[in-house]
Amino acid sequence: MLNFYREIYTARAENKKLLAILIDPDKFEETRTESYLKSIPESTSHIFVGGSTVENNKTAQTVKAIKTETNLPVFLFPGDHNQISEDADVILFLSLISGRNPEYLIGQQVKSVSKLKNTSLEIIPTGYILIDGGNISAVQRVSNTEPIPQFEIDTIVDTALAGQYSGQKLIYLEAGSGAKLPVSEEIITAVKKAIDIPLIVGGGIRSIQQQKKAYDAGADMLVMGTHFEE
Ligand code: 1GP
Repeated sequence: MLNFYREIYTARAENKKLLAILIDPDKFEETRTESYLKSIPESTSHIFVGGSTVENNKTAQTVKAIKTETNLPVFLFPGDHNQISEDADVILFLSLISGRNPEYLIGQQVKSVSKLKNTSLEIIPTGYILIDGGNISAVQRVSNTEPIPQFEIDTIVDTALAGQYSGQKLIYLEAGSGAKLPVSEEIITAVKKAIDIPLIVGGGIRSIQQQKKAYDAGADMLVMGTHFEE
């Protein structure tokens, strides 16, 4: 099993909760890397880097700056195939399985192969499920796909399981960056019960109480971004 994946898988087995802080390169000033890293929680286990629309090279510059200031593992969470940097540790190889746009199911993935063929990045296949967070998310806009409504719990569970059966190693339930409503506890619990792979949840989580609810519902890893940009 791959190293960084094994760590997440083991944490899940041991019920050790993980916290990823998401950095959007478009909103990040490299000169402030040190103070930014001091401002994030001590419990942070991972740094994610990515965004829906990022200028060329900005991801690589951001990853480099972060890598010089921390030993935390840096995961690429790319919105498109241009956001690949060899300085990171891992790439979440995302398929937007809630959507029906072939470009985000396989198109971007094929376009990334020339960069990934000889990569030293660990590649983790990740089933990415967009759920309605009460506002129009950047993922929805850019991917031109519909989120799954929060009340369609069976569809969400079936989508997660279809992801697992297709060989995804992680399932990521995403309400969208800046979501008004995070993914509900009911959804998290239902998906957690159904799948045998680690579960990531993100979008609209701002407080310790929301974090605790999502962990207690069954999330193995939470992703928080906007809260630490503010
Ligand atoms: C977005 O899930 C992440 O992709 C984080 O969302 O910015 O709302 O914390 P927030």
